[in-house]
Amino acid sequence: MSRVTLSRYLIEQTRCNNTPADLRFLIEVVARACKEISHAVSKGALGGVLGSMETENVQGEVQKKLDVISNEILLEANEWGGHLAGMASEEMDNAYQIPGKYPKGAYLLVFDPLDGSSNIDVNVSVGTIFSVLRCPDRNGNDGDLGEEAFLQPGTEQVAAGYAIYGPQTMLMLTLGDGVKGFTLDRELGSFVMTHDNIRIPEKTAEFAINMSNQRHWEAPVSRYVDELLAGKSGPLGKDYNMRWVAAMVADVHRILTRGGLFMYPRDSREPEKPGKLRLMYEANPMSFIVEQAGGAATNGSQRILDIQPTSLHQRVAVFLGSKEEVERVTAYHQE
Ligand code: AFP
Repeated sequence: MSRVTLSRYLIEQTRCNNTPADLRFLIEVVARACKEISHAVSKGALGGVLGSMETENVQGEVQKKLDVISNEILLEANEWGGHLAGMASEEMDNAYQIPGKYPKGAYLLVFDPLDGSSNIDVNVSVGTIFSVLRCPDRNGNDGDLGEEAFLQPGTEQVAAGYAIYGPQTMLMLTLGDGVKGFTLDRELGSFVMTHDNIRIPEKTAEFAINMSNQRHWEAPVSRYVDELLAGKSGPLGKDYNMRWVAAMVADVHRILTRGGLFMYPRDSREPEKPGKLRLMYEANPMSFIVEQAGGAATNGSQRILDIQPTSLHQRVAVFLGSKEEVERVTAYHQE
């Protein structure tokens, strides 16, 4: 049987599902950049890419060398093709302007170039997360693209995906019609479809949360996790297992593969921040993917994809994965 590469899948989507050709091109360019990042990540100490920079990003986090390298790879790959009106990234304070010498396109690309970068130096999975939005009509305004163009709820995403750089490099993609998984065939240099129609089981007995923050949690999360830990003899009547990779891509990838619940709740450490994870380039693309695979995603009180963003680097609490458990923990917040 012939193999379905990412290129073939996208061409067939254009033919059968009217996926616009410039969106297809955009995804191909992002995928090519992810291959390059995968290559840089895999070199590790041999490539001199481990360790930190002297700089901090807009969130006040120390940047790893690979954060900066990955950001540059994505910017360079995407700025010249004429498919984008602008880009935004975890690693940049403001929207990135497409240089004047290149044509501008209809889409906006938002990304976390290297999610989980605290894992880089210990050789554990990391990844790239991306979200694609349409650029709103700018009424002939050719000036700099402002942050407001990006501030669209997650329901407006036309595509989202992530690449995971683990034992295999994989690209998971949704164009709003289910989720497909592609594995990088390093000999061919192509992403090949290996996972068609990914579905997250509705029920699960596995959860992911950073337990070291327990003393800072709000009451509904404490109650819920106490019940999970109580196992068979508790109110939920079954034993649960826990996993925490500290890279959202890896935790979400496990959930797409075998189900589970991922939680990063808001807590009392920084009460003015509604959580640690970022809405535009972590929670929104992952929620789109998870919903397209039959799961659910909320911030405890509402569907993440319905949140109207107010700033590019906005944070949000996240509960996502198998529907039954997302609904349970969300209900505890509403009681
Ligand atoms: P970094 O990209 O700064 O390493 O952060 C990763 C992340 O945003 C997300 O991918 C993880 O799920 C979460 O933070 C891990 O947080 P803890 O450091 O609290 O484990």
